[in-house]
Amino acid sequence: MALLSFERKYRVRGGTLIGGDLFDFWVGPFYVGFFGVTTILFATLGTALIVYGAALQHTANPFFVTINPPDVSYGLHFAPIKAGGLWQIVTICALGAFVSWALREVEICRKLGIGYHVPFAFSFAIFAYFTLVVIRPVLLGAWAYGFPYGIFSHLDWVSTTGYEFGNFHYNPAHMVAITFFFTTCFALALHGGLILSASNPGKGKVMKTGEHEDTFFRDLIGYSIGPLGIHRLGLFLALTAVSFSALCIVLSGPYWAQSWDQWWLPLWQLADPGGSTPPPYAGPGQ
Ligand code: UQ2
Repeated sequence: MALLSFERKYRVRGGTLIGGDLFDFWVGPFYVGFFGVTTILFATLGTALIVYGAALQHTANPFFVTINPPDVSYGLHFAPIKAGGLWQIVTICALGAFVSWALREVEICRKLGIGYHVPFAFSFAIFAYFTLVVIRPVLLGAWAYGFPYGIFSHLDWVSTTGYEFGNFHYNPAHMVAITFFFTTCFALALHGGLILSASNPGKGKVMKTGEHEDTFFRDLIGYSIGPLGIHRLGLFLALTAVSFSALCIVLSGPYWAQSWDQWWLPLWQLADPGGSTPPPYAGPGQ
């Protein structure tokens, strides 16, 4: 079925979560809906506030512009606009826009009669952001613990927060998250490579089939996960990577306030009872 005739079939009213037929229409190729309107409102207000925050600063260089959270002294209260209040409202706008976008995805899924896999997956990304700027700051008792919205400033935050816990790479949840991120890249490289190898064999040559794809991996490792399985695996790997990332940062501070290498102390003691912990690796040639 041609794309346009297919679209005519699904571009009908219904499936909305809220507001009935009010905003149940398209603008060009884009579905609007109640949540399209709320996305636009939150995103526009948030962006305008970031521009206002930038205008208050000493530089217009986008690398240095930053919207900072309030000082620790404000705890979990609202702060004045120019002392972190801007960050608080931008955070509300960001969450409003992200959740609106996810719900707009849900409405489009309902119209099409497809599963909610995409908004479900996107909700993990929203949850990771929510963990960073709401859950962890609330557990620590101050909005100050949220990360600043700026290109270089958020890098400084990651660096400072990492060093606050000694060597952050000793965080076991961080280890698991990184392993899942690498495995996600591995799976996507295998999948992308395999699909292109069969479907894009070169000018003048005949395209191969899914049987060829299965057979390649059966010949190679005696196992093919299959065309549905590889996508289940990909979604699983990506969602676990994000979940363990959220876990590794929410543990740091609220549930583990020491250097992360100290978490492994029982392991050192098991290997060397009564001994001292091994000195940290100091660099090449040390
Ligand atoms: C596969 C298959 C695909 C694929 C890929 C595989 C026909 C088109 C990539 C091979 C993947 C395997 C064996 C799993 C690897 C496991 C990890 C943890 C990376 O069999 O079916 O479909 O794209």
